[in-house]
Amino acid sequence: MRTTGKRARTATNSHTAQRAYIPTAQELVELYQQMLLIRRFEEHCDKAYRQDKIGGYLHLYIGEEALALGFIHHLRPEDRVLGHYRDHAYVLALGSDPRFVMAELYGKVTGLCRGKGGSMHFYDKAHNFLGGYAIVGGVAGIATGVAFAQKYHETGGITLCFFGDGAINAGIVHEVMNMAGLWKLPIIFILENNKYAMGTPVELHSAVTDLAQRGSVYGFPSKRIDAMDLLNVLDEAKQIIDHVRTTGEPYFVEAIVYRFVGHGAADITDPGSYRTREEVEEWRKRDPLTNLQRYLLEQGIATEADLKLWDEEARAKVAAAAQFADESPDPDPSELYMHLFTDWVPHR
Ligand SMILES: Cc1ncc(C[n+]2csc(CCOP(=O)(O)OP(=O)(O)O)c2C)c(N)n1
Ligand SMILES: [Mg+2]
Repeated sequence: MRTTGKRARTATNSHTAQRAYIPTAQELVELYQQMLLIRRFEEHCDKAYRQDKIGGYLHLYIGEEALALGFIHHLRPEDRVLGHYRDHAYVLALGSDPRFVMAELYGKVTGLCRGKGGSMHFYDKAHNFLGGYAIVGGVAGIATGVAFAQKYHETGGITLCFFGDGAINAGIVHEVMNMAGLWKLPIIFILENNKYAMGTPVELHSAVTDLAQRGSVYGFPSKRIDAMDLLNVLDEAKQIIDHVRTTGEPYFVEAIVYRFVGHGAADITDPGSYRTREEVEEWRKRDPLTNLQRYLLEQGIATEADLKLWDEEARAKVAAAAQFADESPDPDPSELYMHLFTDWVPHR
């Protein structure tokens, strides 16, 4: 790796010259490694689901990774993150141990939630992830409550609330955006516009398709950002997060992303007939992972050998997580009614 001894060097070129936030080469390498881990982790999940190692449901974030990474990169220990059911990238970006994340997916007692949550219901208090939520739009209510608590207790923290474009017409989202605007809560509503709610395109579920406008009527700033490019997300997220920290007011973000895989891993529910192969191919040209790879090479931040090594390292971490999950015991049936309410104690 050619970054050795160049920690403070910033990664600048024509792409970054106008940006307010320019990461160092070292930061970019670490973010690339995280993105690679998330990608390889989810590729494994897809296979494991088909081998019946993962039960329940499984929604992958493949193609959307730059968004979660770019925002979470700027967080502090007092901040909190909540998201919808497509939640693997959030916890991995926050630093949850991939072994415990995989074990949760495999339904094992060593999982983040002792195997009771599965893919859609991660929770990792130690890493500030206060839940993935399966009910479309539901996360917004809980996240607004968290932001209220942050303000009430004067913790100085902010909340990131991720949800999909399909949630933008849910009543609760509008009820709580009104509350957040009224009470000036430190929350960033991040709408992941990946063009579809399952197989329904935005034009068929929303009367106003410029979704950024939908957050602008509650008295706080609202903005559309391109979230396929990590450098751009890092820059936008820094400015947005700084604004929320300084003013204490909420922010609404419409993040343009694209998922390269089906809605859910149960293929039968996603024949892909709602979009063309050409459309997917067109968006794949904007793959945040391969574009970052190219950038690192162009900038002389990494060599082909570095990329190969990091890929092997990511695959090894995923293989170790899968082995850990495979070898972990199932939860004991006596635990079925444990940890449902206030007696929740994280297992580590
Ligand atoms: C209240 C509610 N209605 C319906 C569903 C079924 N459902 C699961 S995912 C989904 C689509 C959501 O799409 P979007 O919010 O765009 O998120 P994406 O899957 O694209 O990330 C629907 C309708 C649900 N989980 N909750
Ligand atoms: Mg969507």
